[in-house]
Amino acid sequence: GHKSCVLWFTGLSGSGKSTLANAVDYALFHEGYRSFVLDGDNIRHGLNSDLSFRPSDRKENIRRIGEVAKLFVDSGLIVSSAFISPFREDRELVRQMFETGEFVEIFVNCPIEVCENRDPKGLYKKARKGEIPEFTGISSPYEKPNLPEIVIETDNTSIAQSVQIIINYLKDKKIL
Ligand code: GGZ
Repeated sequence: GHKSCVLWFTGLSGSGKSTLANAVDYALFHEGYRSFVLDGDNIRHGLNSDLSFRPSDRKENIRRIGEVAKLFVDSGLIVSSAFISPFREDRELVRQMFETGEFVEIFVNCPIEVCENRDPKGLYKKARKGEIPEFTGISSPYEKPNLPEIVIETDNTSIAQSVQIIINYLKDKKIL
């Protein structure tokens, strides 16, 4: 058995949140743990398809994701949540929904220049041209975590190394 928890990945678009969340999920599955990924693909397109990217909607997006994560954690899973979650206050509200130690904030720290260079979906290019209003890091703020449990510098850490850092943390905290 293992303890359940939420791995709350936060960072800019293109920082590597979804990639890492999925890689950790895969590693956990291989070690026999039960886990689940919440990301834009299954939340922004479904449950939260009524929400935009204005600050009040981002707040509601994160609140609902927190509630869903809580349900999964209460069902015994390790949840990997991958959303920008740009506002510190909104992340702290989610943290408060969980028991001490159940909320593991992972700051996926990557310079915006690197994210902008990666630009896998061409969104930064569009945002620079003014075609996407309120784009995080360009025309909408990103508030870095003050005291995240884990920081991953994705511009100089491989996916395998990043996964190892997270798994080691979970073992160290006796979650695994
Ligand atoms: C930021 C946006 C925006 C704006 C669309 N700002 O790289 P992606 O495409 O796949 O990830 C981004 C995703 C962000 O959704 P989140 O639910 O994670 O955001 S938040 O936590 O702030 O609610 C990006 C795309 O949606 N996207 N418009 N204006 N990212």
